[in-house]
Amino acid sequence: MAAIDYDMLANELRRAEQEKRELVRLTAQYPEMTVEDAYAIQERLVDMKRKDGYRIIGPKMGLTSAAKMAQMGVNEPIYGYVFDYMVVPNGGAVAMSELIHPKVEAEIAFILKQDVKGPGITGAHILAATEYIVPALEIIDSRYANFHFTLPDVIADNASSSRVVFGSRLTPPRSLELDVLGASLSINGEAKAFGAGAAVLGHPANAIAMLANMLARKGGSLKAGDVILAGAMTEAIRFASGDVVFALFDQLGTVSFRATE
Ligand code: 0L1
Ligand code: MG
Repeated sequence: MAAIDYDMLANELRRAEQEKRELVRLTAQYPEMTVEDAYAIQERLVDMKRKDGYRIIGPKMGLTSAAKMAQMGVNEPIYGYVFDYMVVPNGGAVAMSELIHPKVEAEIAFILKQDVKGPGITGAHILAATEYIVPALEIIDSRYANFHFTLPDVIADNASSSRVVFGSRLTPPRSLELDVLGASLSINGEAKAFGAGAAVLGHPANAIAMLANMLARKGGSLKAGDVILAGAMTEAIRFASGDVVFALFDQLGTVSFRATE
């Protein structure tokens, strides 16, 4: 069985993103690849992006809803990292020519005012450490053909991170009930998906707590100033050039972008 060359696979994923090129899932060639191997590849990919001069905005959680895990045929949440080059201004343009086969999902993000280090972190700890909640549209763009991957593949591919649009309004968490907070996602004025915060591990703060505890296993932590996507409240929807994508979040405001060629 071939040894897994983490650097080589990370570089393949990096080039696939840069060249907008679909890959066959890594586990087709390395069926023995574990989740630990996959995070080792992701770490190298993240290091390469940093050496390329990009800055991390924050970590993100993915596959946090039962529906998403079922849709993707996997059974545990994952994390990845959002970089500065991925951020699109609210109301701005997402260029399809830069992406492979993007989908969009409605999420909320937490902006921390304190560092948080696991283990033992709960949703209550996260809410106490959060300065603001901000609505978001995450654009995921798996580097694998037809979004066909297993859990290690998608972890290695930085959890399909690609673009994100944050809303313009920042809301302190104390006035919010994030589990019953709803969001709707529409394309060209046609409703496409609905969801609530409870779809994210029962409460979005639980997802951020799980992230803190997962990072702690490797000595990592959440940092004050991190902007952290909690996971999708809605299913992920394909969009095409010319589409206007719009999300309305209870109490948090709106987020939108235009897809251009
Ligand atoms: O943000 C996420 O939920 C990551 C999803 C990874 C799976 C996918 O590409 O759909
Ligand atoms: Mg997501």
